[in-house]
Amino acid sequence: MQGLAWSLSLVLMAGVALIFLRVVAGASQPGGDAGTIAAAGYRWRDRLFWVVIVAGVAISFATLRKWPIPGHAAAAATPDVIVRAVGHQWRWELDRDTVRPGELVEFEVTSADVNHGFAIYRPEKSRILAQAQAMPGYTNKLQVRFDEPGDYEVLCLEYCGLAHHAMRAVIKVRADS
Ligand SMILES: [Cu+2]
Repeated sequence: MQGLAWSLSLVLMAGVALIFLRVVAGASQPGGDAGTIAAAGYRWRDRLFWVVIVAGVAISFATLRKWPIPGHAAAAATPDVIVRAVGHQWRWELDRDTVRPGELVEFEVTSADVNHGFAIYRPEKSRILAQAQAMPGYTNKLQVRFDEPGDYEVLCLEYCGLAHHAMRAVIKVRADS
């Protein structure tokens, strides 16, 4: 099977090389009218290329959101609450699951076995609010300020075995906690 794939690849590569050589050989011949028409076509194609590039960059720039991860200065801030989050196959262990809105929560994220992805989702529309890698032998600090009260779901973002999908916890953000 491997041998067949290899031979087929060689034949196809030779085909591409032949087409390439024909195009290169043809390009050096004078084109006449056809050449002029083709050149005009290429000019439009070039303009369209730049329009697409500029529009793409502008649209991306206008629609990209800021990373939900605080910058270095913010990350150095002293947290109001520290929550230790340990990933296990297949559950999350949090030493507390209730915080207040507005306070700076620092998650100390690690794992007891394999790599997991610690991801906190906003209550609405299941959008990710923050995430950090949960790695055995390391502790990653993740600072999050929950502005709105609600139930924030924690899921695993890295496939870690059979019941990966069952790794679910809830962080309750309550004004009266
Ligand atoms: Cu996991």
